[in-house]
Amino acid sequence: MNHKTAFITGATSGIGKATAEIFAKYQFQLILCGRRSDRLVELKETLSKQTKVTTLQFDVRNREEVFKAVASLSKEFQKIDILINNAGNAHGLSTIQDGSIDDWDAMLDINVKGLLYVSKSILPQMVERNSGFVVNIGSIAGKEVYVNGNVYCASKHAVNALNKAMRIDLNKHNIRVSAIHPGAVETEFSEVRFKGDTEKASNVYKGFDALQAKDIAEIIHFVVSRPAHVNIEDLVVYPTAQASATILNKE
Ligand code: NDP
Ligand code: 8X3
Repeated sequence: MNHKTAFITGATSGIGKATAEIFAKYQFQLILCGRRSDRLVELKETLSKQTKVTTLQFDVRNREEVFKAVASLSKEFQKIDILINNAGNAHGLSTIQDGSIDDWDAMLDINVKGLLYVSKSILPQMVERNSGFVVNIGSIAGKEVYVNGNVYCASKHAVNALNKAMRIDLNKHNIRVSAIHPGAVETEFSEVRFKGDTEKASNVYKGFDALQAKDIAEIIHFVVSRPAHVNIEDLVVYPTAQASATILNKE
């Protein structure tokens, strides 16, 4: 057993799920979070064969649920060494004048406020212990703004800013903070963005080799397994075929 406990939000799918799988292989104790309880049950059943796993079902938008869930952890899972702020999605892709206010609320509430609520529920214990690690999953959308990406890009720019802010505030408490900003990763992300339109979603990844969730998960594991004096601050990871958010070398 690795003796380190990792708390992963958005573990029911994509990057979070792949991270849970790799961390299980390296025997981190795992606290896996998401809203879809059937997936949490399945993950716990599978990964418990390799390591200790517990699950928390909550919506990151609901601050009471977040704090209640973290407070409900049994003693053996209470000390959290690594927080992976991964839960998030894009909702919609349209000009700002045509944008849906519900979509805006979802992106800002989940990607920004949700990340803050989860962080607030866990950071005090890291500060108290003078140790810990936070990995924030940003996006190239936090580095660039692309056509119709407006509010999603704004939410990920906020994650980029919060990552820098956390580094400043937590530095004197010996807490490492890292952001990873992926380009196109083939997950359920586009299905969510296009509200279940699977054809539209799969077209996003057609004609080039997109990143896979495992690619990012391996990088997350690399980042958290550096020696204690090494903190990778910021990593932008593209598929080889992608030069920027909108420049893609497609067939
Ligand atoms: P997925 O849609 O596959 O996974 C998103 C995860 O977030 C799910 O586990 C989902 O769980 C969870 N989630 C979404 N909303 C909530 C909520 N309200 N409360 C709790 N959990 C929630 O997408 P990815 O794996 O691709 O996305 C993971 C992160 O990576 C996101 O922050 C995304 O912005 C970022 N990213 C993705 C890229 C891509 O191209 N795929 C590129 C750059 C960044 P559940 O539905 O069970 O709650
Ligand atoms: C997800 C990748 O290009 O849609 O963050 O912003 S992109």
